[in-house]
Amino acid sequence: MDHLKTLNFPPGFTFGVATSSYQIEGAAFKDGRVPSHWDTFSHTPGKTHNGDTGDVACDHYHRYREDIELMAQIGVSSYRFSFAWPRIMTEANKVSQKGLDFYQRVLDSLLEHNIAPAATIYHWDLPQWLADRGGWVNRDTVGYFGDFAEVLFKTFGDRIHLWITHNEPWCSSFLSYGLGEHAPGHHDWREAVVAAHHILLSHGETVLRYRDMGMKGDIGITLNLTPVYAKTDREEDRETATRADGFSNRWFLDPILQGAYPDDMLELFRPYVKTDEFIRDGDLAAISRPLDFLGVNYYTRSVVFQQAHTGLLNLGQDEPPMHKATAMGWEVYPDALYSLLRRLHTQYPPLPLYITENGAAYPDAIAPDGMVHDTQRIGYLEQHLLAAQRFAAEGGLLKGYYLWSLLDNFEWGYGYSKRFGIVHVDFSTQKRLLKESAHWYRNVIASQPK
Ligand code: IFM
Repeated sequence: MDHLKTLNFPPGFTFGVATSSYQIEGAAFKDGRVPSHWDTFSHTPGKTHNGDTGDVACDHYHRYREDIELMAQIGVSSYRFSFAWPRIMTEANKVSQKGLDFYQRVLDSLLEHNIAPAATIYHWDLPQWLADRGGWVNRDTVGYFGDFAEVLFKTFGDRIHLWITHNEPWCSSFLSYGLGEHAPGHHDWREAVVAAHHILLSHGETVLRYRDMGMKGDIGITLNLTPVYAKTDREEDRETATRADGFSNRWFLDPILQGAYPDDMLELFRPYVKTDEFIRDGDLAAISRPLDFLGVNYYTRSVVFQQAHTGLLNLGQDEPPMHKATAMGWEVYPDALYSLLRRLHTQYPPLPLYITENGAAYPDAIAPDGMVHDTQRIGYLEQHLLAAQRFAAEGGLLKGYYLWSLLDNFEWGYGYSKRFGIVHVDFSTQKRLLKESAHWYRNVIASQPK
């Protein structure tokens, strides 16, 4: 295979796969798990495609051994998963032993297979008992999150050495409280900005607790970063691109890595909320506590132009041509991954990077020969790995790559209609089948220098 020759990462580079609790576990009512706001949201008519919910998902709660066997077959050296908060903290200060036991079993199995766990503390399944108190809009949630993280550090800290406080705060704040597409489904920019701040604050609080507890491992945060390109060179389009970049990227990067919110965005949000209503002394110092790494989730870029009277940003967005788009309608544009990594390397204080998610949805089906020939996904992955490799070869500090996702799973508002897995899941039988991309990934990993 020709392409394998060109994919050549430094020894010790992590090749992993990623998932998250609500998207795969199922067993939503098992062993004392309490509802999360995603259970509430997905059970509300009209919120997800086809009314799909995570009640059963991939039934990973019962099939985790089989799934870890599959990871071992593929040869990954690490598995990124998330802890379900409502499985572990069933009310304030109440820890569920059964919830902890499930993750101990998962860790036992991973370590037996020599797969290093990489844990995300929060991948969006906020307990409903916290949502009922205002969720991330309520500053008290910061402390509850810290308590939850501390339980995880105490229980699993000797076996997990890579911790991600939050996955994609943009989604858990702006997409959830502002654009209404994710739980809790609100349309309120004041709430969205305040929620984002509290999420970032809870990240800082958790880093502090990790350091204070003397944990031996690395801790960081994962951001979904979407490079923004102006459609034309006209000044108004360039300004629109700067605004969109502030909204999608700088609002999160700047406070975490530089200890300040960007002024242009504070200005943009001012009609909805004033800074002194939600930022207190010391908050930005807390949010910018030194990290061990930054996680980058990259899928696509966006191409924008000015369009008056269109929402918060006055922006129109170019649709990519069909042949360049994934099933999500996202443009396949690997060059932007390379430029994004370069930008992080040059514009922000140097920090080791991980690509914590990258992958693509395509309408996969099982062919008459019993295989899933997902050649488009292989093309996508190969091009993005090449972009990552280029960055690393030029001296960029890139430590690993986690492919999203191991399994076809519950794709939030899209339900089960979008397949991101390199393992096909038949949701009526729960049968797993390695797609051609999984075999390809196995070969890529096996061909790397040891
Ligand atoms: O499925 C999601 C994941 O939960 C977060 N990042 C993007 C993925 C694909 O949309």
